[in-house]
Amino acid sequence: MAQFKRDLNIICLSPFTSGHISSQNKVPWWTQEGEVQMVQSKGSRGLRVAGAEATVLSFPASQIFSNCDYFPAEFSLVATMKIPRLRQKRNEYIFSVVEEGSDSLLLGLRARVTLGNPPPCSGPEQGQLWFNAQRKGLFICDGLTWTTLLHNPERLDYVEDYQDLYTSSETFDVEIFSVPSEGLFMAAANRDSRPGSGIYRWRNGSFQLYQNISTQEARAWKHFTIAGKIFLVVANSREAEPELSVIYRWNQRRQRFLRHQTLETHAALDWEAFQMHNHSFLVVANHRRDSNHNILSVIYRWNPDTQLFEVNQTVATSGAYDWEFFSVGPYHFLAVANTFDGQTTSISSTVYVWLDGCFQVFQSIPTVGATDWETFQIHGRVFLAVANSQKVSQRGPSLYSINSTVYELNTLTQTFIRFQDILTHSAVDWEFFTVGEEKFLVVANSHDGSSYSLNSVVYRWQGYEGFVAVHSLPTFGCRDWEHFSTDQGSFLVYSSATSRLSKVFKLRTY
Ligand SMILES: [Ca+2]
Ligand SMILES: [Ca+2]
Ligand SMILES: [Ca+2]
Repeated sequence: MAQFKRDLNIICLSPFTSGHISSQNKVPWWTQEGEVQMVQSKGSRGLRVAGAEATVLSFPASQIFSNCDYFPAEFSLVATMKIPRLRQKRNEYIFSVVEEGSDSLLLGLRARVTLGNPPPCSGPEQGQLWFNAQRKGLFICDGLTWTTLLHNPERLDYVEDYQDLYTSSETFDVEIFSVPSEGLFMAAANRDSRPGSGIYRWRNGSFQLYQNISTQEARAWKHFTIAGKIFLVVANSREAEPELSVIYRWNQRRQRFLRHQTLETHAALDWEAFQMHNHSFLVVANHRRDSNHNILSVIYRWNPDTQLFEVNQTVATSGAYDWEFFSVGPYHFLAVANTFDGQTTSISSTVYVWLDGCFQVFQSIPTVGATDWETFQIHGRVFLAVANSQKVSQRGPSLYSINSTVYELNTLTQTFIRFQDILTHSAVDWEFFTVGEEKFLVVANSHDGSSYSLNSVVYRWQGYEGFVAVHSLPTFGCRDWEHFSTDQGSFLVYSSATSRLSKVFKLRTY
């Protein structure tokens, strides 16, 4: 536009013209007294253009670009249009620049309006705008598809029963992952060794059994990739000699997971996989050896020469139940959930930070039978939520209805500080997920001292108020929650440690 002189007319806020601009329907707003009123609506002030006739607000460019001789190459005008009724299937100019005098169009911003149905978008439509009046979204055609410029983000409406997944035995953990070119998979950690644990594949909108892998009281699966190769590691918890957990690798030719490496573990309950400084690591949560809970958990590092994991560091843990890896800027952290030291569940769980080539204690946090750490970030704030499962009492029965706690990293004091306590019932898992721009936590409530039939609760982030309960989901022996998305939408799945029924829920949005 830079070559144009300033003697142009800018026409904006012209929602009632239909592509044709003429001198008759231009209303210079500063001259049309009575036609334009200053109005206030719900706290915002604006100009109301009166009259049912096609109306245009127009003014010479020289009035706003008063300090430049030429029409600027880049400029922005901020305007809010409020139209009481929007006619469907219109093709409207909402902004145009015309040559003063001749009225010939130099620049026009025009949007098609439909109630949901996308207009054609191919070569000829490239650069055209489309306003979807139903979803209140503004799209631009890139020559192939409509891409979003502005849209009303999806919001969670309700959670709906979607699939009953009957597993071969009780399921302690599910792990969702995708195999490129093959699609979405779910590994279930099942109690029985025959037929073992189920690997499911998402086909035609539901999970279907794909492969059985013999496991020994499997408690957790973790998937990871190294140099494009896909791996699964299982935590086998059965105390038989030798106690081995197994790493499997996806074989593209046989379309199956095949055994890759075995590692000695002790009542293993969890594996975490992570990458740091171009190295791949695994860490196992060794829960117990015989009756001793105060044992070593082990961090392994991948050796690219041997294509095997090797011991890198050992860490003293007390009834370790879960590991969680996370990074904050250049710093890498590992958090362990310590459940029990042989005496009590009121012990410390530890956050480690990677310094000088090994993990060192960053902070010890008091927990009560900790079973899970979940980390997440909201608007740059770093949170860590612990699931507290039970308070063992010297006298009387254990307490299951206790607080679980969300901590926030205070970057000034460099410590995690209690942010919010949430009452849970033998919590064994937290899962963080987002829908559109909304952020949620769902807890696995497993037991209240008498029943395994409990509501697990979805909490929504409410900013200043923290997390607020918004949905209750009936669960039975809930052990693990996972969130996943497919072409069909977004879902939650939970596994049951007390029944053979796991369930998939669909997240309905509006
Ligand atoms: Ca899981
Ligand atoms: Ca974990
Ligand atoms: Ca979790």
